[in-house]
This record gives sequence, C-alpha cells and structure tokens, in this order.
Amino acid sequence: MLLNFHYHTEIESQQFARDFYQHLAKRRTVRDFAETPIPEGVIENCILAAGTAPNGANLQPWHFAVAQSHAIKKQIREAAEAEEREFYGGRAPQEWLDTLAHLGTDAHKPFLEKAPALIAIFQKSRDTDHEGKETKTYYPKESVGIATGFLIAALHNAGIATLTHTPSPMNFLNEIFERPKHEKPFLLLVCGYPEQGCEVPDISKKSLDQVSSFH
Ligand code: IYR
Repeated sequence: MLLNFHYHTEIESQQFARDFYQHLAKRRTVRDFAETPIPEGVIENCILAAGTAPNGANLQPWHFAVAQSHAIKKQIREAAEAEEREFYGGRAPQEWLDTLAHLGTDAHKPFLEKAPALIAIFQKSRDTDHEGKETKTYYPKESVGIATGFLIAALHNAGIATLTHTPSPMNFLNEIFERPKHEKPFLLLVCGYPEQGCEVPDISKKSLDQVSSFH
C-alpha cells in the first residue's frame, strides 16, 4: 500500500522538534502518587500508542497487564517490597547502592498500592505468527524497550505521571497476572497523578555534547 507520509516544512520540523523536546523535558519520574483515578480511555489509548512501536518482524512481542483493583495492587506491593528488602538489605552491591543514594529510594513502596494504575509490561519470547503458527520472536527486548518508551511518552502527553519500577526478580508478576512462562516481566510502570506537594530529586540531564557526536 502507498505510504501516507506527512511532509513538514523546514520551519515546522524545527519548531516541532524543539516543542517536543521541551514537552518531554518536563517529564519527571514521580514516587509520591495521589489516589485520583485516571480518566477512562486514557490508559487504553496510551497502550495503543505503545503498540505502534517498530518491532521485530511485526510480531509485537509485548503484553500490557493493567492492575487497577486494590487487591491486585496490594499483592504486587507485598511481593515487590519483599524483593526490594533483599535488594537493599544485601543483594545489591555497595557500588550500586552508592550510585542510587542521591535518589533517596528504599524498600518501602507505598505507591504500588496508592497509585490508581500499575502497568506490568511483559516481553514475549514466543508468539503466533501472521498465519497463526507458533514462532519465536525477534529482538523482543529492543522491541519492548521501544514500546515502553512510547508508552511513557504517551502517558506524559496525556498528563499522567509515571515511575518505571524494576523490582528484581519480577517473576511474581507472572503469577499475579496469570501470564505464561514465556512472557518475561520487563518492567512495572506506576501511573497516576503526583501527590500535592510532591518533591523530586534536583537532577539534570547531560548536554547534547555529552551524549552525542556528529560526523
Ligand atoms: N529497583 C529498586 C532500585 C532502583 C534501581 C535503580 I538503577 C533506580 O534508578 C531506582 C531504584 C527500587 O525500585 O527501589
């Protein structure tokens, strides 16, 4: 089929690139969430946006499991906090803990129960192909990483704050969401509105020179 590509003028491209950067630069990872619910349809459309990501052989090797019920969020909190207690209490090398220290994180994760939605993103190692045949997936990690980036950007664009949470290991998510073994938890995205007076660490991003080179 013919590509439906929208060509911008030079000025539009420059303006859109700047605007989009400035919009994304406002995103902050939040750790204190209010209980305010997310408006209907927002998460659904953001998942659809994530699903537009480029991916290996268009097998779309991802699954997004959304927890909104208090009972499920509580189960996730309990399991994640058990893993995090081990992480902070000895499993993590001191060097890692030292690098993390400026963020002020610890094993206490009340936001997992308080935030209105948790999205567990799973990476599929197998799926059915376009003819319905079982197949392995290709570049699943890269594909799911890109889709997750799209999801975070889509949620930010819709005015929803997120926290990318990575308790390790995350196998408990397979049990809670009843997902098969060939789906590997990729990360848990906490979604909602920041608590009134929410504070974030005073951090900055690297400059263009530090992160890029033009040849
Ligand atoms: N998963 C732990 C530790 C943690 C690790 C990194 I790398 C961070 O940027 C933040 C936290 C936790 O969620 O506390």
